[in-house]
Amino acid sequence: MKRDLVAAGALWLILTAIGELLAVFVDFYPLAKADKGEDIEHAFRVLVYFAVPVFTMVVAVLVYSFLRQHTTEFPTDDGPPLQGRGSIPLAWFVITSALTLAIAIYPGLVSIPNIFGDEPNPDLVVEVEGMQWTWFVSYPQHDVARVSELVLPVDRTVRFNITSRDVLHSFWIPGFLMKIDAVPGRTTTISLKPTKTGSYQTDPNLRVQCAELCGLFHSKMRIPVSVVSDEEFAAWLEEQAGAADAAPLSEETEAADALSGGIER
Ligand SMILES: [Cu+2]
Repeated sequence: MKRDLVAAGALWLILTAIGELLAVFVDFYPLAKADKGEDIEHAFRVLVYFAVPVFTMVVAVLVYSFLRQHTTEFPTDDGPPLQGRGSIPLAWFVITSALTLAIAIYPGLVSIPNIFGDEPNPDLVVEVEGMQWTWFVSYPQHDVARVSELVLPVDRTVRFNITSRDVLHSFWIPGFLMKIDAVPGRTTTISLKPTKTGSYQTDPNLRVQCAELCGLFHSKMRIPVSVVSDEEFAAWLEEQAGAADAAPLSEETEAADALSGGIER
């Protein structure tokens, strides 16, 4: 029994060392293109570091038991019952409870208020309305209403006021690692600052995507996102204002345009 414990423990330590090295040095983590997303990115790393020893313990015990104890005969009865509390289950309980508590504090209690904290004086307010199956974006400070693309200036704080016209949707920008529900009859808000320029054309993660199953074309409910310089943003706003003056649209044609335009489905 003691020999088995030492051998399985050694296998666990070796697998944990390999796993932690991979977790630290292999760059498979999502990269956030907005400030608040960096908290998510960091939380992702911490959770992977914590998960590695838990995962490798299960694998070590499984592999070791298989190699040492397997038999070609089909077992006809159960093994001897395990009795008593023992120091190993107690240690397991203490360690996993401590890990859970640590995660609840960080990233849990520390990061969540930061991620969902409001920005009292945002540089830009953006209103977003979801409907089956597209998004309408308005810029109330700039008289730009109901466009089907999201254009943001880089390094400026933005507050999104989000709602839904019909059913539950979820406003998700994968490139920002941020997501929040769009609820009919209610406004949810999220504030963030895009930190890198880019657009959907070169980075498919820069899109507003619905992340709440909302009907037949749920997976197609997406519009492109561009993060641009201040000058490009000003030029874009001007262009939108000009387009609205030239051709005022009824709500219906606007919705139809949005469905057929934006990103090809
Ligand atoms: Cu939806």
